[in-house]
Amino acid sequence: MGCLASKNSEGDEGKTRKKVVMVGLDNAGKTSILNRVRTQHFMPSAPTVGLNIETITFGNLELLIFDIGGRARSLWSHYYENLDALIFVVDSTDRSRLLNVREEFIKLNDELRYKNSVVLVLFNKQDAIEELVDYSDLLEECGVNEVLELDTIVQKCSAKNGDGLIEG
Ligand code: G3D
Repeated sequence: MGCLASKNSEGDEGKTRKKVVMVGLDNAGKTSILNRVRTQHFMPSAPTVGLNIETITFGNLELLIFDIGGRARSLWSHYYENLDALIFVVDSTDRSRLLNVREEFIKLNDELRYKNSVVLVLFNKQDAIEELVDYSDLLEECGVNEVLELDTIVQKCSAKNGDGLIEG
């Protein structure tokens, strides 16, 4: 996969290409986020079997995004060669799996330690979060700030209404 995009490579029209891999547990909303950014619409999505590959352009930046199905966890690291950024999507409404998310962060430390890539953690489905749930509790329960030892940005978002995605 490294042949498809290398760090800071120049595209055909002077665009800077970046390789971005999007991972997360199944049902976190990875495909919905991709669809929302690509089409500006929230659309029904079938579970990702294997891999979706999309190219998204922001100004002079061309992002080649690999959306890897959450059930294919053992495959994730095969796509980390020449990685510029990793997006990890968390389902903010599924607190029962935040401990699983924490375990994935621990694995990411080893897998990305020497890759010199940025990690963006998107806390998705903010539109559906219960009013009594505190965002800071979600951060603490999955340990994003203590466990992840990488260059990390945290952003809350919603694929449904689009909030937070462009910021991320
Ligand atoms: P995945 O690609 O990470 O597996 P999907 O996840 O994009 O397939 O989304 C899984 C489910 O979550 C879908 O619901 C989708 O509509 C829903 N979803 C994704 N993002 C959001 C969001 O921001 N807000 C809300 N409320 N729901 C979201 P279904 O019912 O089709 O399984």
